[in-house]
Amino acid sequence: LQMLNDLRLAIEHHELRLHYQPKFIAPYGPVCGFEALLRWERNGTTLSPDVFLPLAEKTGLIIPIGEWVLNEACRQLREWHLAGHTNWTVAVNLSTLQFEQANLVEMVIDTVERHQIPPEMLTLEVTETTAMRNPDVSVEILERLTKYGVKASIDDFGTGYSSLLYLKRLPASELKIDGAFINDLIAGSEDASIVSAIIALGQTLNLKVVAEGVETTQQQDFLTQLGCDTLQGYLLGRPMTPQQIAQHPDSDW
Ligand code: G
Ligand code: G
Ligand code: MN
Ligand code: NA
Repeated sequence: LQMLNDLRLAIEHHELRLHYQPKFIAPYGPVCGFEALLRWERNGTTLSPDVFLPLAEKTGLIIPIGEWVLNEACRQLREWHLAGHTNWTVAVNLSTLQFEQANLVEMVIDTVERHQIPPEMLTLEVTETTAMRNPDVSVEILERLTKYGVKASIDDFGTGYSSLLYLKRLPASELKIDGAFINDLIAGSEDASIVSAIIALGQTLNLKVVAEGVETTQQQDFLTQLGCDTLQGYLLGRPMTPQQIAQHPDSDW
């Protein structure tokens, strides 16, 4: 498979990039941080992770790629902090294989120490499905990470099968409502009831609730009314390069 051969070389050929999508404190900002989203610049085309991450996950290449992502995101965060954006955070997505790799906790701590960033400014996003595969193990891994100070976010929430008993025990600080529930969100819809239930659940468990995939001002207003803490989506900001972020006209966003 040509793609696999190319992917093996993508790191040393410097073809991987991180784009960053801003997250905003509801309702109208400011920016509180960014989610790092991986891109592969392959022969002049930019590939999205949906195209190559399944292969990376199947072959184990996600392990070195994931280490590159974490290192690069922490390096970038350090740069932003030195530039004066000391309240910005960065969130990194972890795949199932990465989350279950034996030395994840040590690797994360090493990376944070190497870049001298405050651990609480790094969030690790783990999908609900990944977190619930082996809940006892997930609780233990997240306990070690959060004891060190790193934050955890339960991503794509609502698409997996959460045990509420384990959700209660998971030392996460954030729930991200899956974008699928936000797409057709209008007052009175079934999705509105679901979203409102997720927000109530998050509040009960003392978790910040993030809505992703916010594309309209109606969604923004409605999510704010429902008590959502943080908003992310094309309406407010697309994934962008660090250069685009540095050139953003609104200095404190
Ligand atoms: O931007 P978007 O098309 O970039 O991302 C598609 C999917 O890939 C999302 O589910 C997102 O969580 C995932 N993703 C993006 N970047 C990374 C990454 O660095 N690591 C992992 N494991 N998943 C990522
Ligand atoms: O699974 P995860 O939440 O990590 O992935 C985020 C994915 O959602 C990325 O592919 C990102 O590019 C995409 N995304 C971010 N904002 C929006 C949005 O407003 N609408 C849609 N359709 N996708 C979005
Ligand atoms: Mn995510
Ligand atoms: Na998500």
